[in-house]
This record gives sequence, structure tokens and C-alpha cells, in this order.
Amino acid sequence: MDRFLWGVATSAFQVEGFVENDMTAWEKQGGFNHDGKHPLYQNGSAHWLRWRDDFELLKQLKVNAYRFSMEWARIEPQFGTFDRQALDQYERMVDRLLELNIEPFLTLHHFTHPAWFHKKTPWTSKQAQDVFCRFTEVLLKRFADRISYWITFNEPLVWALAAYGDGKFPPGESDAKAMMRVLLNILKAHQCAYSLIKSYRPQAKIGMAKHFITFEAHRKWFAADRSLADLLHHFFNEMIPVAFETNRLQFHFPLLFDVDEAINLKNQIDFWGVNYYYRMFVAFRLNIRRPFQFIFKDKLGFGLTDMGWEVYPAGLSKVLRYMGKFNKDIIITENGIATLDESQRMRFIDAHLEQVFKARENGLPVKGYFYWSFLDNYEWLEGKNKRFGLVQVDYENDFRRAGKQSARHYARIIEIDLNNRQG
Ligand code: GCO
Repeated sequence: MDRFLWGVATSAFQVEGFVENDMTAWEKQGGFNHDGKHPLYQNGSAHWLRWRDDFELLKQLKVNAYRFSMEWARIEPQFGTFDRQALDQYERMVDRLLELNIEPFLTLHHFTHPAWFHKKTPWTSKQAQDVFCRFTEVLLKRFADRISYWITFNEPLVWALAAYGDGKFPPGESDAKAMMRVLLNILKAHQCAYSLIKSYRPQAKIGMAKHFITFEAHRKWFAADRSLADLLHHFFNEMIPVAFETNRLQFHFPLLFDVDEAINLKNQIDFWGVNYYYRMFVAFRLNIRRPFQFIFKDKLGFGLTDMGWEVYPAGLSKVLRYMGKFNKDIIITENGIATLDESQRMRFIDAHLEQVFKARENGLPVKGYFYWSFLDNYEWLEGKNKRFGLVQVDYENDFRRAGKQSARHYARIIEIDLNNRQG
């Protein structure tokens, strides 16, 4: 039997620090529109400097897999120029993980780009796929012999919505049709990266990390709320996996866009990465500019998280059951909570893992679970005060680390499960 992948996840930009990319440029430009008093980013969790010690902490967590990404802006700081020293450091990192017997699980694209990207080869253009694939190939030349698990894109729809829907991420546009063109180009880039990775490493397992939300009607008796919840489910959760089945990116979103494009995606994925966090209630409003409203309710008494999200473990089961229909392996690539309350974090972990164990027992092909996140880190649009980590980072004191109670708790669960499965 394959070993179950027990891991923690990060993304390069959120933890590494000491890099300039599209996000830092955007922040300087005032793009994030925050209070202006506190810079949001401030070098993530300084992981770029502290990675060796951090990997010792990974070991203490007992994980056998680590999901992370490599920062494109660091590797290709100028268009077409690749930084050998940055690649050398990533190579030392990957080698160290392998020495520690921790499976490196590499995400190629986790929301960030080099600063030149949006001007030179934006995702609305055809060139974006080419430059993304060239970047992928640079990584393959170095790492194809030692990395088995590759995630092409993290949450492509979330990214497209943020960058081209509500304009919160760079390049800060707000145009639903452009957003869908961007998504199509990203899916094409996935397809190109998929073939490329297979050509370098035929046995590689390649997936995409997809965000899932449980949508429910705010007023169950109100048909408009129910239809809205359905529409959002089809759009947000289903459209992309279905495109991989039907070879078409197809969606009609009333008043916003109507897309129907052929794209060759069938069997161009080996596993689905599930990023799952919450349930959201939706209400329809007679307001042409903002026709829907999103509401979080603490229905189960777990308490809302510091992000304001509801804790809704049953949603994870629903997603796993739903994704089970696609006949691919499923790996939970993110699931976690921002809180300062360690007992709330442990309850969150226990309640979600219960769903994972159930799904596994019911024969769903769930092959791994990654807690988000390994370290406290920079949260998009929010800054440093949303504490998702199992390991605390003291931003005031030289980024010092301290394992939290939940870290020991998670390590114990992993140890017991791995022993049980071996025995
Ligand atoms: C995402 C990303 C992570 C987030 C995490 C918490 O889902 O936006 O993959 O980078 O930090 O999900 O919001």
C-alpha cells in the first residue's frame, strides 16, 4: 500500500521573505489599500534564511511530506535570466528534505509572479503559457530526478478572481470576460506543464490544488438564495474538474459572461488537490452592483476563526465525496485555521481529520492530508496577524520559532496513524 502522505503546507512568498515580486511591487504602489500604517509583507517568516532549522521542526512534526513552492521572481528576476544561486539554494532544500525522508511536494504557481510578468506576458496573453512552461522546464532540469509530486497551480480560479475579478491582486483588473480568458490560459499552461513534467519524469504524480467552498442558502425558504448557492457551487467548485472530464471550459454566469471553449484536459491530471476551509451562506440582493452577499454563521459552536470563517468539518466530507466521482486520487493539500486559541485549533484538526478517516474507510481514494500551515506566515491581503501556523513565529524578535501545542498534537496523530497502518 502507498504510504499515506501526512504533511504541512506553505507557499514561497508567504514564508520566505527577502524577495521582490509582483506582490511587493503592488504593496508599494498602495494596491492593497490597507491602513498604510503597518506594512503588510515584511519578509514573510524569514524562511529563506531559517530553512535549515525549520526543516528540523518539520522532522519533529513527524510529517512524511512537505508542500511548498519556489518563488518564480527569485528564479527568473529578469525576463529570460535565471538565477543559479537561487536554484542552488532550492536544491539544497530539496536534498535536505529527502535526507529527512520527507517527500517534497512542489507547487509551481502559488499566486505570485516576477515583477515584470504582468507588463510583459500577462495571463490574458498567449505568451504567458510559454514563459510559465519555460520556468517549469528550468525546474524540471534541476529537480525532475528527485521530486515525484508536482502541483501546477494553486487555486487558479481564486487567483483569477482576485487579479481580474475584484482586482485585489496585481494586476488589479476587474473584468469578468478577461478573468475567464485568464483562467482558460492558465488551464492551457497546466496542460503544457503536465506534458512537460511527464516527459522528464513519466512516473511523476501531477495535480492542481483547488479551493472548495460549501455554499448554502442564507434563507432556505427563498428560491433566489437557493439558486444562487447552486450557481456558485457549479462555478466555483465544479467548473474546473468538469472541464477535465469534458474537454470544455463551459459556463454561463448570468449578466457576467458566457464561456464555451474546447481545451484538451482529459486525463491531464493524476490527483486533485483539495484546499478546504469553510462553509459560506449566500443571500441574493436586489442590488445590481453587488447582487449577492456572503455570510458566515457559527452554526456548530466552534467559534468563527480569526478570518471570520465558520468551522464546518462536514463540508470536507461533502467535497471528498463529490470529488470521488472524478476517479482520480485526492489529496487534501490545505486545511487549517487562523486562531490564537490552541484548543480551537486542535478541535479544528480533530474534527476535520475525523472526516478524512471516514472517507478513507469508505474507500474514497484520499491519499494525503496537509495542514495549512507549517509556520505562521503572511496572509494575503491581511498581513501577519492571522496565525495559521503549527509553529509560532515571533515577528518582533528576529522571527524566532516556537512549536505550539497543536504541533505536538498533530505529530502524535501522525505517529499513531503511521504505526497503525504499518502494523
Ligand atoms: C489560499 C492559499 C493559501 C492561504 C490559505 C489561507 O487558499 O488562499 O492557498 O495561500 O494562505 O488558504 O487563506
